[in-house]
Amino acid sequence: MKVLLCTFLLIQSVFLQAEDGHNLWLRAKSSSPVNVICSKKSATIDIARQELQQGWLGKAEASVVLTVKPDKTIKGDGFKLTLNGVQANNDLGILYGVYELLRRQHTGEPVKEMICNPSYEARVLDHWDNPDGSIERGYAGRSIFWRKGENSLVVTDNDKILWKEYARANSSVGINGAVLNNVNASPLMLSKEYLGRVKAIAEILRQYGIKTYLSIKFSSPSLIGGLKTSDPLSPEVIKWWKDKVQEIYSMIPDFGGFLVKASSEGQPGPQDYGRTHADGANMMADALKPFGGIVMWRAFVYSPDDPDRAKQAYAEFMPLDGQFRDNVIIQVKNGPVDFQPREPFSPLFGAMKKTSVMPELQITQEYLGQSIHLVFLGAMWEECLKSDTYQDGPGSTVARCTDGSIYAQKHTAIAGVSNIGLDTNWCGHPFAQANWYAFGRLAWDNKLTSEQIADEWIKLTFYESPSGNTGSADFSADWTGNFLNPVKKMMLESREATVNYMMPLGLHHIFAGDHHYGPGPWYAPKGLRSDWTPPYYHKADTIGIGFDRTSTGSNAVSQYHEPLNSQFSDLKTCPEIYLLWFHHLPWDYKLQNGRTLWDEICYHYDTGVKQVREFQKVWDKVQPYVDQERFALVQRKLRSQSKNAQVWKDACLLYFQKFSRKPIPYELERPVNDLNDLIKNDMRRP
Ligand code: GCW
Repeated sequence: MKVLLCTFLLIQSVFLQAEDGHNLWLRAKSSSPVNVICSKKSATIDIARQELQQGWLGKAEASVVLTVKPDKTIKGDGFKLTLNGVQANNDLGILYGVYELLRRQHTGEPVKEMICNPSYEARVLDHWDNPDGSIERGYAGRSIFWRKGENSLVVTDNDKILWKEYARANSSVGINGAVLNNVNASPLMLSKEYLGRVKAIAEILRQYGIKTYLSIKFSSPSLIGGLKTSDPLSPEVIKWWKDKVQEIYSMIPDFGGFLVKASSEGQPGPQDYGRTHADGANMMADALKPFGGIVMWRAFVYSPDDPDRAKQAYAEFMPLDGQFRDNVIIQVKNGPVDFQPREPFSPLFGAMKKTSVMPELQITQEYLGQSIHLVFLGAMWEECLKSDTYQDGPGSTVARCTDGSIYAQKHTAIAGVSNIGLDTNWCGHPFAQANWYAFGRLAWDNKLTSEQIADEWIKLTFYESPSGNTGSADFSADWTGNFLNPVKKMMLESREATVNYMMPLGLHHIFAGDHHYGPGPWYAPKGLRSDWTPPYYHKADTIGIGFDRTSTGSNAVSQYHEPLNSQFSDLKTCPEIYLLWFHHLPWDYKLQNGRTLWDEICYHYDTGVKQVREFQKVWDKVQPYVDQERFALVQRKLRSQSKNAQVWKDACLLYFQKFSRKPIPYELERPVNDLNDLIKNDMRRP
């Protein structure tokens, strides 16, 4: 009987619709007829109408009324769901309302009267795409916007189809902005030729409510403008930017503004001319102001000579608080170092009280297994957004410090570094799509839980509604119990698993080389900046391990508002997840569970490996519920992830053991790799 059932289930999975993943969470579903009533006509309203006709799962022949009518309780492009339709202040609000309505039908959530307002005004994807089509830290193929070669700027029908699909996916989760090029920006992007293509992209994105933005190179006036300087206070430079901005707006009237990486990692910036970040940002803000544009100015700065990289953004930007124009937003990475698997929140959140600040998250998994490891980042972002900064008393979470709830910000925004490329499934890993989805959902509503987001995403991405099904989606107990729940559990555990096998207990930045994929706690080639080498961060020696950021060390703790400063400083209260971020501790330091630090490190690495092995089981077991194509791809990637987790564990434990000189607890699985081989091979992406 059991054999029969298994055979049946396996056959069933073969017959599940082939799925290459291109349709993301917007897979065509059977729908029932619906009457859409709307007195307004526009490209965006037409899309809303079409989406309803394509995806309606409510009562057949029901009427849905779309009403554009000002309402003070609705903010910006928010909307009101009513029992018979959607009301909004503008067309985009209608479209978002329609997506919400359909999402509720497709995920089995009740459709009820409610107002939905976005947490942030600008919800932006940052693409680190270069003009030649390569993508910095991109792991899912080349750029969808740029390519190299002859005719690279000619806009083809295929380009337009892809940009439209991209826009639709973004809009369906509330993303309303896209920075089209890398923050390590090429000045080319501001040339007439490239702006022509930006205009063509903007025309497609606009219908879906997405504004285009560009990253700019600070020295553009000298590089392409023929000026002798790019000093932000020089009148000719000011004029150059004014003219350039005017030119852009004459082509793209709803252009969003600039994203700027300046005086950072070798990029030119105001400091090259003895000016401050505020001087640079304000000059651009003034040029953009008449057109309603904004400047997203990054706070990702650190210099090679400082003993603690984690302190520098705060040290450099805090003295400038209050000096920025109201259309400048300081873009701050979630953690003080650099998108590590786990960091405490950046102390700049909530601290800059007279300046708009926006979080920058990284959707592309530069430091979290790229497009090979299954890691659901919703959990990580939720942790950051819900962190209490205490800057305006208890409850001053990162979310509330950046969304305008606490400080009067003229503009609010959040950005995510995109993980998409030309791969058929956009993101390389089918589960990496969940991170794009999660970013959009959190940008819209920063109070959502990662649990809810994962639940929605799985239903939208994997559920096959029986054909002819009408009415709201109805998930069987079988599907829920045997697919949804185990897969959701796996997703929700996946980030902690990665922390366990890569960098537990507050360890950070122990990657080999610049690829940021495999382990390299030993990695320190002669002549390389020490802050680009792992020993700078883990500081392992025969006494212990960890970065002392208390008052006896770099005192980075002092950048956190009380009670955090004391809490992080005191070993009795410092959360164990941040232990080695803030403290250098002896190998035999006793943790709360009675284990020594060394043993605990071993246990974490071992647990991480076991967790991924468990994910493999979970996935193999859900085979009957997934189409062959996605099943096989995820299965293959999980195998690589398992092998990689083992390498991480072996590399870190065997290397740190040279300092701890203690045995790996005997009840744990032994390493299977040889440290010398690992060092020689310097693990890169398989
Ligand atoms: O995380 C680091 C990356 C760089 C990136 C930089 C940044 C775009 O390794 O590739 O450059 O951060 O955020 O500017």
